[in-house]
Amino acid sequence: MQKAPRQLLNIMAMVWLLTSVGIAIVHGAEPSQPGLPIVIPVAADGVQRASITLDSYSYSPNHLIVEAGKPVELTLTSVTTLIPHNFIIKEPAGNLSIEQDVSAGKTVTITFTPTQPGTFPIYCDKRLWPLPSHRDKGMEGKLEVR
Ligand SMILES: [Cu+2]
Repeated sequence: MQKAPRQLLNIMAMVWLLTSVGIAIVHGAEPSQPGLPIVIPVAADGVQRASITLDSYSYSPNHLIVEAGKPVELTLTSVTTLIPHNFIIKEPAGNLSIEQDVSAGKTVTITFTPTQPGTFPIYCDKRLWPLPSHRDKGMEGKLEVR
């Protein structure tokens, strides 16, 4: 009977350890805060260019404002060392269907021309089962077409 308290302590220590590790995995990074809207300038060649940084779990900047009818060129740079992300804008109403993977530490450039005014969600749908998707962790933004 004298061993009971010690076993209880061991179990409690184990539970504490597992819980701490679980919390550390789920909260690996703080979700992005709502960013200030960024108006992407139109370059002399008529292209609207911007650079976006992808991290776990954010886009920065994450609120992009562009003009309809002019090409948009986004340079997507991942600053993670392990976690893959993507950049999705799927909006039939906006005539947009973009899905671009961005591997850890890589940079890719995408080009598209928005034609319909509106505000469309940007998000990352990657997930490590059974954890929530990156979007659920705050990896989202918006494209505002004017
Ligand atoms: Cu992601």
